[in-house]
Amino acid sequence: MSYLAKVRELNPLVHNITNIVVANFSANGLLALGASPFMADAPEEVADVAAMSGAVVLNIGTLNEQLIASMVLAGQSANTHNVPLVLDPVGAGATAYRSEVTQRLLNEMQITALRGNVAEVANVAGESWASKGVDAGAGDGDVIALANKAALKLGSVVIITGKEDIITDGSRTFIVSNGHPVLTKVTGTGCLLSAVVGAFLAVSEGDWLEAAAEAISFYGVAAEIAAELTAHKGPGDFQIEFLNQLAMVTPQIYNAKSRIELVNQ
Ligand code: ATP
Ligand code: TZP
Ligand code: MG
Ligand code: MG
Repeated sequence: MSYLAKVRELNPLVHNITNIVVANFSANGLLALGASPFMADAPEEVADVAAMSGAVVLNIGTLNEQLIASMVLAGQSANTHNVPLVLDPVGAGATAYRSEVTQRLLNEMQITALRGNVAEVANVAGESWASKGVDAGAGDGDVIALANKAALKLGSVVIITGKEDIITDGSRTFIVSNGHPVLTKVTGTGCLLSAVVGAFLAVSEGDWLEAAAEAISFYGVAAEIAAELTAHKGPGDFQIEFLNQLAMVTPQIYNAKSRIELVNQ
């Protein structure tokens, strides 16, 4: 069975501590996919929510100290209860505070997967890459080498997204070429993707790398179809149709359109 079919069958609970920009979009995207979103960030309850969830997704997009304290509690609870844990280090490298908080989180917990743009992952790997706020800037480094370095450093799956997406555990690496440029015109498409990765990890029984690759490719397929259906419109119509397609792309459609390549090391 595909992980997509399993998400729809098992309807995993996905605990999100995320930013104020994308909370609604992320919850709606997870629901459309077939997962069950739970947005909870009070320090009094996050450990309990993480313990009962199928995955925990932490996102530092609009961070503050209370939120970070909640993320530490949720992340450590996820580790204690063997719940897969995703980190989206939004804007790591853009400010010293975001870089420092990202390191603090990584020191306090073992994450299962890191998902970010190339500048964010470069920062985690100890490299530098141009960024513009929460967006990656142009650069010409070796993105696969960067992803591998981060994966080996963290002992996690690392996902770098962009025109092409790299998914690696430091040993095996996939490149996904699904997706559409209009995704860059809707805020939160990276953040929702991190939550979608959480939903796929929740049903993967430890096959983190394969599940993450399928999540990334599935998301790109949904975007391609939505872009085609709204080609004569703008990002607003695309955003709505994209939510529709997260619900409507079946495993059969996914299999026909998925473009995942295994890279030889
Ligand atoms: P950034 O802030 O740099 O945009 P992000 O956190 O929003 O980063 P993205 O890298 O934009 O994350 O990834 C979100 C989704 O958009 C992924 O599915 C990715 O494949 C897709 N994507 C991003 N850029 C392109 C592009 N130029 N062409 C096709 N798909 C893209
Ligand atoms: N500002 C702080 S968080 C955020 C913005 C615009 C959302 C970023 O979302 P994404 O998915 O990285 O585009
Ligand atoms: Mg983007
Ligand atoms: Mg992002």
